[in-house]
Amino acid sequence: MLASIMNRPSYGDGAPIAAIATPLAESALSVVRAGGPGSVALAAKAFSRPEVLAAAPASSAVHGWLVGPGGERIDEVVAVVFRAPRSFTGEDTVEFMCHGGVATAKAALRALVGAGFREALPGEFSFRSFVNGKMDLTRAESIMELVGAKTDEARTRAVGRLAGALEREINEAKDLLVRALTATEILLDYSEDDGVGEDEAGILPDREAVEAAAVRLEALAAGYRVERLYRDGATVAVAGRPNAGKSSLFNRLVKEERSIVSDVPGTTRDWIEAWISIEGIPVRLVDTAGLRHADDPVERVGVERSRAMLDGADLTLYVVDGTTGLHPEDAAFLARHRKEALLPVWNKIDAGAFAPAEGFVGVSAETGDGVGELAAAIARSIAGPKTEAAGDSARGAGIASERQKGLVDRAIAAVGEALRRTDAGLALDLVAPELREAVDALGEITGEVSTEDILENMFGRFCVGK
Ligand SMILES: Nc1nc2c(ncn2[C@@H]2O[C@H](COP(=O)(O)OP(=O)(O)OP(=O)(O)O)[C@@H](O)[C@H]2O)c(=O)[nH]1
Ligand SMILES: [Mg+2]
Repeated sequence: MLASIMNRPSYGDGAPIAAIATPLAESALSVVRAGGPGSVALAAKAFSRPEVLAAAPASSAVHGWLVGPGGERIDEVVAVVFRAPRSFTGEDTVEFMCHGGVATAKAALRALVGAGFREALPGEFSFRSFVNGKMDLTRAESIMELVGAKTDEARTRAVGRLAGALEREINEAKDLLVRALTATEILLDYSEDDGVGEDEAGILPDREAVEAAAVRLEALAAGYRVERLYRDGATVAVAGRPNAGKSSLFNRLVKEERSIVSDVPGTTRDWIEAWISIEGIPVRLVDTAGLRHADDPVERVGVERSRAMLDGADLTLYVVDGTTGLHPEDAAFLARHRKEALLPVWNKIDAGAFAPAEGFVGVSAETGDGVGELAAAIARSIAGPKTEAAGDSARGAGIASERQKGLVDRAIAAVGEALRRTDAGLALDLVAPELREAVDALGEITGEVSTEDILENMFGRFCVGK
């Protein structure tokens, strides 16, 4: 292969590898990981008590110093030793608990490279864990999800997948299809032997199993939008005319005086954003400049930027000043904006001049009245109503990556085609390949069926050291 000719490290080369597993920043501890066949003996070369480390039993800790090639002390550490197959990767591994800090972690890694480890590629430890049968691909993907989880709800869903809930769901759907495929192939063999011919056309053995699998796969595909929402979050913009109380509402939702509030219309010029959690959904909340025709050139740029922001937002909270009531410009905006991405808010209900108009959520950014209801309305708008299927995915049995979604769609298309061909009275030897295609697509989700480039592409997006 070209990769090995050029001597470029590759995921499959099985070399001893090392990486810094914690962020390069000031911290109490840094973890530097070293793994691969023979890695305990190799790591001992960079350790002050080489014999003790080399002989350390499985799952034990050894205290000592990491040392450079001339024996110079680099850091006082605790080395945790794992022996194959009882480690994350299934290979021998040593994890060095170093003192935190950028220079220390880098020096520790240099010492290990000096002893013969090569620097790990992104996700290479997880890759080995998969290759060594420690986990399937849905679990591997959940690890990066966990690393990136922005809210507790997102974390809970990822943990469910890490515990194998999605793997089980996929395997159950696949088993249903395998059952039907096996019955179909037996029938095909039988008809070849006995020359039964086309008698079985239009009758799919175990059709109920195929239909049950289709229902489960459809539910997985339908739940993906919500899974993606918990993973990536949604952009919610606060918009309205100057002085409506947008920045006050923004601060109320962020629970911090982040945006400047004043009674001067046109206070907010450039948009300001903050991440918040609304019922566990990560929300990027954006405060924008009051929408009006502005003569001031700086304010005008702010208004233009706000409008562009609103076009891209998943939801716009359009704030109307309840002390002055609905202005013709408010009505014009509400009539024009995408309905499904609009949540009208009637602010300053504490001042009580006008009652909220029909279809508005009444709030007071000043006192906090109605803000709980507003949060619930935001969650409903972006996630849709809570359903029973949503309960399944909340347990971590939902699909959570583009890769998984693409493969579920492929399986759905193949199952649909198998049923259509059966209904059209086509012979079973034209139906079986479609079932096979669906089974393969599902096998690819868990990694039962995989190719090297798919794997490198996937694990290449992981953190180094993971
Ligand atoms: N009584 C009352 N006053 C409010 C409320 N919310 C905001 N205000 C007041 O309304 C004025 C404008 O508030 P801001 O939050 O700066 O309004 P804005 O929509 O961000 O204004 P621009 O940034 O200029 O577009 C301030 O004097 C706030 O104190 C509310 O719920 N009740
Ligand atoms: Mg403002």
